[in-house]
Amino acid sequence: MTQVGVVGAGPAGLTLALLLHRQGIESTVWESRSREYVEQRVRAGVLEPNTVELFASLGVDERLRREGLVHDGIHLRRQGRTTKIPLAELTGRHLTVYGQQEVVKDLIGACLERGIRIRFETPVTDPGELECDFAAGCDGFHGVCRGAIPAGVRTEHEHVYPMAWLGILAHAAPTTDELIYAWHDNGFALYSMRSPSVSRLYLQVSPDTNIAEWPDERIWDELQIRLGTEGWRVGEGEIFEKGVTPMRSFVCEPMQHGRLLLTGDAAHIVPPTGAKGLNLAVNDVRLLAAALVAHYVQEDDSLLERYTSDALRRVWRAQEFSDSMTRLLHQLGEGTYEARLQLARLEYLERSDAGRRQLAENYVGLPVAEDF
Ligand code: RFL
Ligand code: PHB
Repeated sequence: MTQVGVVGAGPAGLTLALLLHRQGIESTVWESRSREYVEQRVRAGVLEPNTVELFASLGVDERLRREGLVHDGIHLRRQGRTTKIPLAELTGRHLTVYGQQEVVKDLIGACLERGIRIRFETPVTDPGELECDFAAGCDGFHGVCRGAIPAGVRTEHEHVYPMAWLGILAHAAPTTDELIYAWHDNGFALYSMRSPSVSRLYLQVSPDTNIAEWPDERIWDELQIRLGTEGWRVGEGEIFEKGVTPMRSFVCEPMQHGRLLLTGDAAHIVPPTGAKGLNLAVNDVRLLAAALVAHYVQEDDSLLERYTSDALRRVWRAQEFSDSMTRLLHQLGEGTYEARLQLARLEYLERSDAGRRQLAENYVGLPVAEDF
């Protein structure tokens, strides 16, 4: 018997367990995969200041402060033109680039050190069978918890995009100081990084892509075509990780049913173009932990009752932003009219301070202090 049964040791489940532990609320985390597997799984990289501040308040930011790369802007590129969106100048806040698997390693280390039980290689088949007061469904998009909300109560909002991202990690020094989001006739490309010697790069590909059709040489050639400019090239090196991710937008409403509460990817998915997924997961658990603390410590259930509507405000803001970034930058297969609109939007961002400010505010994330 435990107070809160947490399903899934991803960023959401682990952060929730740490937030509850800080308030003396006991939890057990069940994870279907091994510790090695979850610590090696390559995914996100961009942390909003809200996320970094929450990790700091939990005392799990020591390595993040040391190894995380602080960024004060991003670049948009099209047809040889590059526009900087000066995030720090426009918002007073900056981003931290730090691999999700590093976040997961730090969180697992802190949980075990603080005596939080994590049962690896123990899949949950029915959250209703866990012996606990509340079950937190933090088991990602392919987990089992969402399905435990009866179909008649649940509404699923979904959009599937006609494309995917092929992502690589390479032992290659980044030849850019900031992330570059590139619009190109051949499709979108993104230049990101993990350290001064490791680059993270993505290419828009078709959703039925077989990775075997993309030998390393073809990947580099295509990255140079989509990202390169005159006299400047993407830094190449040994590719040590390759994967294809479909692009999807998804929201499940409500995010709770009785004693079951969903967080993160279990409840919603955004396409990665806005770099929001992990940050949204952390925002959900911030709200859920506060609601559970109010329940146990103040015997007040009002925050629990409001959990879905409180969480969905930031979820839908991020949905709109992620969708608009995706539609701005990818080849959508909708013909020349759509492509001309994209170029008009990009030109507006090149010329308008107000346009850049709107993008910056969304990319960095609205501060939590404004209760959003
Ligand atoms: P996770 O990380 O999927 O963790 C869920 C955990 O639950 C386990 N599990 C189960 N455990 C027990 N019983 C079961 N029945 C279970 N079923 C599943 C799984 O093994 C797993 O360990 O969900 P969580 O915690 O909600 O975290 C969400 C984030 O992982 C996700 O939103 C981000 O990775 C999305 N994302 C990005 N987010 C950002 O904020 N910034 C980015 O720059 C960014 N880039 C990305 C991304 C996701 C990507 N991919 C591969 C999907 C880039 C990519 C390419
Ligand atoms: C990453 O570094 O993995 C990354 C960066 C920006 C995104 C998505 C992923 O929008």
